Amino acid sequence: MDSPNQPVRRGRGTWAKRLGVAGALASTVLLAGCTKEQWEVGFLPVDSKGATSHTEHYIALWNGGWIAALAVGAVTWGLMLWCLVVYRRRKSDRGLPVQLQYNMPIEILYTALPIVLIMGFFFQTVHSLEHTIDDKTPGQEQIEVVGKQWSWDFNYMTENVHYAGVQANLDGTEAPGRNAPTLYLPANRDIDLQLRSRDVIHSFWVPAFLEKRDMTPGRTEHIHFKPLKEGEYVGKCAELCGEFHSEMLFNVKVVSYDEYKKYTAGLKAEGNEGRLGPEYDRTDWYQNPHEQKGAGE
Ligand SMILES: [Cu+2]
Repeated sequence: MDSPNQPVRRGRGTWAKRLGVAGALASTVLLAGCTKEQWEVGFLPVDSKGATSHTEHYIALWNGGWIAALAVGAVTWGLMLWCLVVYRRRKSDRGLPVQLQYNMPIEILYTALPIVLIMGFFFQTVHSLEHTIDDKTPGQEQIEVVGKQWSWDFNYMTENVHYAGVQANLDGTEAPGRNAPTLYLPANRDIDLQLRSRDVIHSFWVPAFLEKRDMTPGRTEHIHFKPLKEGEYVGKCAELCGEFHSEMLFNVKVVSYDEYKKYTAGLKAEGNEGRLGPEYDRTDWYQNPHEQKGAGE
């Protein structure tokens, strides 16, 4: 409603500027809540940085993927905005604009760029897999982790000792995993983690290690890796495995090799010698009938 007493209507430029300032302020406030560490790991768990010999590869693939996707997004959004502004309909325009198709440079660009991107993703993924899931470094320590409803047994095979885990009890307190079983891992040693299940499908997951592996009855899965950073981590079963799945928690302590030897010697002193083997499996119904006897394991 224009009236002589009202100020002159602001031009569009002013509104655009205000919108820009508001947007910049909002994103500054939002981004200020994030730390440098969070950015470095692409908002994966912060303690994953340098945690194992695999995490840097996962983080690189994850961040690289996002950077490539955002670069494509920025170019696409930029081109769209540019077209909207430059080729907008003006008052003097009449009829349809000039129709353009089979523009060779654009067609070639839109074919070549995706090929380059997909090849880039492909080789980066293969490279990451070679250093993580396909890592076959023989373990200096063989450690068997056995999932069972609803806890974990840890067999330190190289040291010939074991630890029998008891289910955690969630009582609503702040530190639910405090009394959960703890898996000790020696830092800077190659580890062959052997994952088995005694009953149903469980899943071994330490979020900070950026790795998760299903534990299927009748099969042994391996993770060959090297913990690099001493510290405490939390882990849990990541496969819905029954009534108390949520209490199937464990802790991981990455300690120096000396401390690891001391811990396993302590288990021996307590009489926890040997391995809690398949004789404690609840059933062998799940044995893969296609697997030949004696083969595999
Ligand atoms: Cu489970």
